[in-house]
Amino acid sequence: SRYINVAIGQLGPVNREDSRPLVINRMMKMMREAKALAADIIIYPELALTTFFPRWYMEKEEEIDQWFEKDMPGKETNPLFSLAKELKIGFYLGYAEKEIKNGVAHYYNSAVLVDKNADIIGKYRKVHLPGHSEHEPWRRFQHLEKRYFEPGDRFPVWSAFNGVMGMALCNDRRWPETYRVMGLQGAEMIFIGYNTPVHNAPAPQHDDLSLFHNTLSLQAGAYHNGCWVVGVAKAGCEEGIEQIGGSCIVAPSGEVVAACITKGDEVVVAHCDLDFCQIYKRTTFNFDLHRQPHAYKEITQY
Ligand code: ING
Repeated sequence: SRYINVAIGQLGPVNREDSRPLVINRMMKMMREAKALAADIIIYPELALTTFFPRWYMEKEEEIDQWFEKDMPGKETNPLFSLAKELKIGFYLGYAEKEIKNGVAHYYNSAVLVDKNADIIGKYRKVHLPGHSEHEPWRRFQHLEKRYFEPGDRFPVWSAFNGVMGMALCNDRRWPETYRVMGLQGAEMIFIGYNTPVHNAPAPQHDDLSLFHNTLSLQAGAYHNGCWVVGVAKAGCEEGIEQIGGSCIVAPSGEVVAACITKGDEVVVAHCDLDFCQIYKRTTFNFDLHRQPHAYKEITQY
């Protein structure tokens, strides 16, 4: 057995006016709680440090820029990294990343995986950006991820926490390719933070299924790739917009082994055996034995 104690670090609403230090303090309180429950790692949501700002149409550069982290860790996130080092606990953190490359600013919806020494093991940039890029006033609220972020172009995995770990973000969890690309690299546990409004403007008839589609996506990804999947929400009514909770930890069997029961800040821990992946990866989902890539060419064609 290779056990890893995983803590869900579900966040309730973060309001537009909430400062980074205010949110970081909530996260530090949860980190202490997770450590008290013997967690090896705590998983925070997508864009955890701020309100889900893509819900608004913004044009001014400085109005958009305020939502992004220029450094990771930076002045305001350092206390979280220091506490992690002190407590010897790792974490996954979703945040808005600004990178200056050759004098040009680039903006990503990112996540970092941090080990028990508070060293950054890896960074992931969201590949599947949902929503739209121009103002669409017909919507109750905007979903402008295609406006504010550039997409990532890969799904890396990393050897860490005595296993093979992967990362994804929110809408990525709805696409089977996300899990399969990491599954083909041997992923044994995939962390996915999300901000998901109950109301989906293009298809309001799906609103009542928003929690079902969340769990279905996480369970399918886990089972189809014989790996653990951890989904963590920023939940609750944020700036008047209801976002789903549904944070949970799914085993390679597809079974939900732990779940939050509130839509606020909530820590839930599961004792996960990474070796449990093997009974699926060696049998039903033995990729080398059973997959037929020559028959799948449509998947990678544009
Ligand atoms: N949010 C939503 C998500 O994929 C969405 C967007 C909701 C798309 C419902 C389709 C249906 O969970 C983010 N941030 O990706």
